[in-house]
Amino acid sequence: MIKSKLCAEFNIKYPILQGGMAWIADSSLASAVSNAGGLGVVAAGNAPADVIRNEIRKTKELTDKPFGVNIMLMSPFADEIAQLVCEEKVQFVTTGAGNPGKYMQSFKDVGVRVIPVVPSVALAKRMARDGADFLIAEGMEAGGHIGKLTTMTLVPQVVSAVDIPVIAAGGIGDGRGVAAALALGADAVQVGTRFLLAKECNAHQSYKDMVIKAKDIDTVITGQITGHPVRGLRNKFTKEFLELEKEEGKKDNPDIKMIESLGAGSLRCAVVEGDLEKGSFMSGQIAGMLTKEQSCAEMVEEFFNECMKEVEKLYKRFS
Ligand code: TUI
Repeated sequence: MIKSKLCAEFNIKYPILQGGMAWIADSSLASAVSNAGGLGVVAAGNAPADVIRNEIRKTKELTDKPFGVNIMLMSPFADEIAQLVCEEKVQFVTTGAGNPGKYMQSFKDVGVRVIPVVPSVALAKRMARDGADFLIAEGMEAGGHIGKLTTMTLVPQVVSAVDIPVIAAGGIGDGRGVAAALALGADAVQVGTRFLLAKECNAHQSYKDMVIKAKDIDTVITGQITGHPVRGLRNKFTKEFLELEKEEGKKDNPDIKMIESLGAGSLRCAVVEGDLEKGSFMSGQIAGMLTKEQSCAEMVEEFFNECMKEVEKLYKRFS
């Protein structure tokens, strides 16, 4: 048994939160992670409220354990998703790709716990001051939309800067990663890419195979020029994206809107169609270490058994 504020707050067995992966994190994955003793998350991504209401209701049928909803703040539907989570009284929200400040009070009013992703100390301090319950300090090893700092540098700086518990994310794929995160002062971990390989994850088999085949250096960052960089597995889509980005970057007036539009629909194309050429296979750098599909229960137990063994090994080196 591991002591954690996240476990105490939500009455769960393991201090592990599932990443809010747009298009990927549905009721099947979220309920499986929650049933395994962690905290599952339904990702709203760019979907409208009626789609997510359906996923929330399905998740409630599949688990009696707590689960949350991830709000992608750049979504045109962010306002209605924020309202929806209040109506449905989900236990918590995680937020990404922006500042959830304007929703904070409405979440607090109905008892929805707020767990924003922060890519910097400045936003961490602001969110803590505005009433966040936990923070997710996510390093740029993560997949999808990323900040500038690594997990190794961001987590301890955020932990030192705020009085609320911090969940480490980005690059955590096994028990050694969990042990390292705890050593950096994290209360819990968030895991994305490894849960993509869960048997209960409905992502296209080609997506899972891409992650399994990936080596350590197989992710690239596209969209730096737009201010919304995204990490994903290298393929035809990222190659063409990077070439165009380079060409536009040479111009005095780069067409940022055009570059941004390149990503539209590409994540769905990867997750639903499994289109190896046109799809955007968002993934963290830890993909290089991942070799197989497993159930969420197997993954979660393995994470903490391995972590305990690592900590014991480490402890022995000092005695
Ligand atoms: O949000 C994520 N990961 C995501 S969102 C996503 S969908 C998407 N698709 C195409 C382009 C962009 C997004 C795929 N993956 N992770 C959490 C995260 N949040 N990473 C970085 C941030 C972040 C960045 C800036 C959080 C706050 C922030 O604040 C800026 C501000 O407003 O102060």
